[in-house]
Amino acid sequence: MANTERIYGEEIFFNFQEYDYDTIEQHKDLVHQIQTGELHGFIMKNVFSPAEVESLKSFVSELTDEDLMPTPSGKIFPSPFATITDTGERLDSYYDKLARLDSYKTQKGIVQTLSDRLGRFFATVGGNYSVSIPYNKIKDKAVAPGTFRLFYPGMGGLHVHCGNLFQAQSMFFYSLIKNDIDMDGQLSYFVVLQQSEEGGELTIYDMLWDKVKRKDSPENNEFVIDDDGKEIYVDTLKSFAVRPKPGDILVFSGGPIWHRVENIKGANKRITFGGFLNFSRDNKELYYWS
Ligand SMILES: O=C(O)CCC(=O)C(=O)O
Repeated sequence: MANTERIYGEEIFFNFQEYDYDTIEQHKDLVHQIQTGELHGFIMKNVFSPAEVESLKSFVSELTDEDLMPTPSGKIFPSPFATITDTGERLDSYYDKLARLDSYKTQKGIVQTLSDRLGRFFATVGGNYSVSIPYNKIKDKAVAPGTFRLFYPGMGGLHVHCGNLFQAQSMFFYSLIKNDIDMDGQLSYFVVLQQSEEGGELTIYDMLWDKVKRKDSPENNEFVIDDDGKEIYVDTLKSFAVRPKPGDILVFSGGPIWHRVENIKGANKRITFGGFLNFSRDNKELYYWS
């Protein structure tokens, strides 16, 4: 595959494609293609107009410390599912933050637009499935559709990981989901609202969950450990970069494919809104959430 402005490297060894949003109706099977393995990821370009991206950025800039939760590389809103480690206080706190997002939807048209557009986007590219946000069975309420992720310059990026690793770390959260979620083959998605001046690209490694399922610590960004116990230094692996532009949505096989977000450099924060996609065990439903 040839290099583009958004997908580049010495060799693009997975099948990543780009499509224009105005052709979306011709691409109702993209999620299905990722599930069957014929496609590994795609960028839908310009799902949000420049004016919509500006409004979303201005919304994010007005978020307060009451909304935002600090992370090792910046801040996040609402809280990610990984914070749910009990059915009491932490679950309540997750839903308090989610209630704030819901109230912003009624106060700020652009937040409702984001939510509606995402729903329609997944219903279209996931045309073979019935698409929804999963429910928490204790609260009998939907979980978050996604999270705003702010990565600050000079605080790193997102260390090498894959979605299946997070799933393994968050079994408790998954046990609280009412829907019949298949734990294998989770996908990742994110909308880019602001790129960093330098860095912040997604590095996709030629390394899959079937052979590598471990790290020595979550923070390690140098090496992972394969199923034979061998340390695999990521800078020895083949890799390519994916850098969607503001307004684009990237969907990729982030469950099995190891990847990382490169260190954020320059003056700008990197801002995305993203989450995950899972299928139901009967393979009829598609869920998106964070
Ligand atoms: O929001 C982002 O840019 C991080 C995406 C990512 O690494 C993931 O979904 O696993």
